[in-house]
Amino acid sequence: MPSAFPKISRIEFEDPKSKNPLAFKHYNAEELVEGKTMKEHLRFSVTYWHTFRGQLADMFGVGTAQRPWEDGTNSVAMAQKRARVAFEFMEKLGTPFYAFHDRDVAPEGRNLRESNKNLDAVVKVLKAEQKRTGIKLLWGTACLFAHPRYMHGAATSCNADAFAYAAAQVKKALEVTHELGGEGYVFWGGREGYTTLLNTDLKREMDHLGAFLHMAVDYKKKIGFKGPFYIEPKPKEPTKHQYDSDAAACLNFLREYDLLNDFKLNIETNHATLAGHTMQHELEVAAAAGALGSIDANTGDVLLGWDTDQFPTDIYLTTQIMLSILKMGGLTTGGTNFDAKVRRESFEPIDLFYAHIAGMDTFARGLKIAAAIRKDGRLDDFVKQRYSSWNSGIGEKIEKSKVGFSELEAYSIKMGEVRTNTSGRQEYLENLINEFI
Ligand code: XLS
Ligand code: NI
Ligand code: NI
Repeated sequence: MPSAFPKISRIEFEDPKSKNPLAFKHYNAEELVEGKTMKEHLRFSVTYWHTFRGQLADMFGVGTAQRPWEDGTNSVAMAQKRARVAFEFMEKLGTPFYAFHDRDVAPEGRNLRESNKNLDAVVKVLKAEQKRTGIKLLWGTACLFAHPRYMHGAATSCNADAFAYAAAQVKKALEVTHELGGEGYVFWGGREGYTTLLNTDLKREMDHLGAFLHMAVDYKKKIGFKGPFYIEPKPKEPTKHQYDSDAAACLNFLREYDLLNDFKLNIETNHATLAGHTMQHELEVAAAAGALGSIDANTGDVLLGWDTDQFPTDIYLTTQIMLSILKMGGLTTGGTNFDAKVRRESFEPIDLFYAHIAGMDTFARGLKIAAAIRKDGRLDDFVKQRYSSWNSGIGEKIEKSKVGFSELEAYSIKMGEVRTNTSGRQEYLENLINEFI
């Protein structure tokens, strides 16, 4: 097969002073940070749907993307060719992982059997390409939101037949993910929510979602798939309200339906923004529950109220993300998956390289900066000191459950007034972070 990117060779690390736009200035795969290589820390993943299926259309205009390797058909042969193009791209970029939905990689057939057959035909190519390049599948997932059959949702549809079809689709997607040695599997419930409560039995829909996920866990065990399941929170879009709204809502849902042992979270920056949270908030909530599994690395635009899925190029953002990830001990099976698309105006194939290089370099900088902040220690020390009243005396007694309200009343009467409050020093800390950026 002729090269799809004939003018582009492997993207190499040069250095921050390099003027070569097709080189990394900060991402140096083998460089050690806190005892691990950047490659091991960041575990970059390319998303198949944006990078190889995105047409760069929006609600007001058709696609603008120039993709010379496309023949204009949605055939299996085209899907196989596209898979090879994807691997050429990832090989040149040096990303160790990719992620896909079943229907991104292979066309939907006239019925389930044919769809599965199409998928198998493309999986063969993916498997061979994985073997050839050493690039791995970070996670697989099923597209349960694009086809009209899922207009009311999939696991939460009012129509039991749609639930059944979704289950069959996830069954196959799990098998395929397992066959490709996928490190995990994602559930993003694009239409698992509602557009109006007037027609919605919320309790019944949530119960169905819980049952669906239990069936998935059972099936995962049956086929021996060992990778983690991830839920990807998002509050809305396309629905008015998605049940997996944010990290806290997901954790509560998983706890309520006794699924917490089998799921972690895949946190996406733009989804956090839509939920009215920062990415760091979502990461901290997930990590506090021991459930931070993976991240979808992108960014939104605060002036546009939807999931714009832009490439993350804000060093302040990636620094915050890497501070949280390093604090929890790093990613294990998860990765930094670029769930991001180039802008409609960035329509040339080379823009796919520029965008990923930008995202990778920005994360590499965030990693290096976060490690430097940790090494410096002033931020950590400040937080530790701030809570020092809990290390002894009454604080220690409260934490160890040795006192109750009556003892605390007696203590307070004796104390008179709370006198030891210290400054939060927000501005000092913000400036401290800036020292490293
Ligand atoms: C959409 C989601 C989706 C998931 C995978 O907003 O981010 O792309 O990551 O289904
Ligand atoms: Ni995502
Ligand atoms: Ni998204």
